[in-house]
Amino acid sequence: MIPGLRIRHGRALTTIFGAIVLAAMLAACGGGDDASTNVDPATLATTVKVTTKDNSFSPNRITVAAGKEITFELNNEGSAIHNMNVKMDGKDTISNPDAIKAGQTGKLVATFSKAGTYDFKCDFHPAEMTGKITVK
Ligand SMILES: [Cu+2]
Repeated sequence: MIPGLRIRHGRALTTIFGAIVLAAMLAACGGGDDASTNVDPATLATTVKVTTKDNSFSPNRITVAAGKEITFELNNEGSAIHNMNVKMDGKDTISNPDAIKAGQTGKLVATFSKAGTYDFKCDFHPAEMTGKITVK
């Protein structure tokens, strides 16, 4: 046996063991089927890039923290006009501009005061272009 090999082998085992322990610890923290239930709101981004296409949002499932100003940076990669309209407390909160042309960008700035699920859509394609924002 070459001593050097043995050491390397030992290190590899330690790394693998460490990974298993870490995975077990992460799994122990779980409880729900939805991976996002384990998200610490403090680690969530306050700037979210959203691409609009013909005719969908990418991503169309977004998780943000409550009580923080969130900026959705919209980039229209489609050939049609799109926008983003978030339903908050029964009111429409619409991107600026409210009609984003092909190749253009826009923004939607919003603060979600309460945790929950909020629907969003494109006003030009409300049947196809929808999504959900989970606020933690
Ligand atoms: Cu649209």
